Amino acid sequence: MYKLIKRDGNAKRGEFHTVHGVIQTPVFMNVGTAAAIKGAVSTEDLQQIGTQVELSNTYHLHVRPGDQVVKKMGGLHKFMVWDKPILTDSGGFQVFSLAGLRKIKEEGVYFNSHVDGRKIFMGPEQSMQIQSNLASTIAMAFDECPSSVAEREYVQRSVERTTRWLHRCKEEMARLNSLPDTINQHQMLFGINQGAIYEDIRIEHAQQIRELDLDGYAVGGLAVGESHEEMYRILDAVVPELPVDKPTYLMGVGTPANILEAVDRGVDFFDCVYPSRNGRHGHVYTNHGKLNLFNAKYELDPKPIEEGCQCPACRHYSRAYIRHLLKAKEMLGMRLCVLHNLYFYNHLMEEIRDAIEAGNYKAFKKEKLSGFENNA
Ligand code: PRF
Ligand code: ZN
Repeated sequence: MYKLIKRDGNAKRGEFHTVHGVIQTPVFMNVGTAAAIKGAVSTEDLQQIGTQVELSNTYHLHVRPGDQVVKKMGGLHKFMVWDKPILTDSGGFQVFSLAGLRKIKEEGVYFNSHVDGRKIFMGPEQSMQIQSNLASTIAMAFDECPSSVAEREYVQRSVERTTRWLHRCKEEMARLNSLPDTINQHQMLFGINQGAIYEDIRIEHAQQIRELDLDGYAVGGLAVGESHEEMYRILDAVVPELPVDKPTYLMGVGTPANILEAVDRGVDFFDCVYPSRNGRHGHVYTNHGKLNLFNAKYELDPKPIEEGCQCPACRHYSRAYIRHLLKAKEMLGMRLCVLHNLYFYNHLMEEIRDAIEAGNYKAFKKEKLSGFENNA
């Protein structure tokens, strides 16, 4: 259940109530694709850095270790020792970006596993069954994410199929939630809006899926190669078509600037691999832009990554020391950078929530964006 607490322009400050606790929105979900946050980050670390929601992937966990293994271990929460909300992505997007040779049919997608090459079929029912076995808090609908350069006719047909798949997802989820051996019988389902860069297709699709009265709605198919301006144009068109009394989730986005802009357009949920991926490469976020800790100018720098940051890296260690760890390829170097970056994103969301509550989101956004531009 979503409760809208405050509106500031189009920005929303809300609370999403789940069986695994309340999510304060806007929120950034920490990506742990295969039930593991890359960079040797534990779920205990996530508690420390203020993570509210962990995100895992249906496709990855189905391939390895197998959703039956996770179910036998009591579900994803028990398996990874995380009692707060978990969102699972449906597998659709990962199949399109990872798997080898694939064939899309009305019934679903045929593809080869990226781990051992074996043939796998996944359709809406399979995706719901796997997510039910994983027992996540929120399951995502099985969708197709057409390429940002796909032709209009292809996108139109693809979106129509994604709508038919959504009806099948809803029906299958209701069936699974009513079974006695289902671990989380209150599993929620979010629908996903598609339509590439075609505003009219996006709007028509949004109007169709909002009729299904789902627990939340995602905007998919963005941040897949189009420009930031194009992404903002699509958000301007489509977010107003989604229910204001439900959470809106912008999938796979993005930079701190993208998040600030999307919140201003009414988005509640985000997820992105940037903080962990960049951290593993020694790229760290600050309020004055991104730093590359491999840079020679940090060799003798006694300052923390960011002055005043309360993350486990900045509370104790200098830029010089973390740079040394990175150069020596010590795992601790990566780990500290990832912890800082995840903390930075979670903390940014906290500041965003405070600014909306205070009713000065526009001014806050402007100040943050100008800070990010002058690289430290
Ligand atoms: N669909 C799904 N997951 C996703 C996306 C999508 O379109 C994206 C696009 N940015 C990221 N993750 N199911
Ligand atoms: Zn820090």
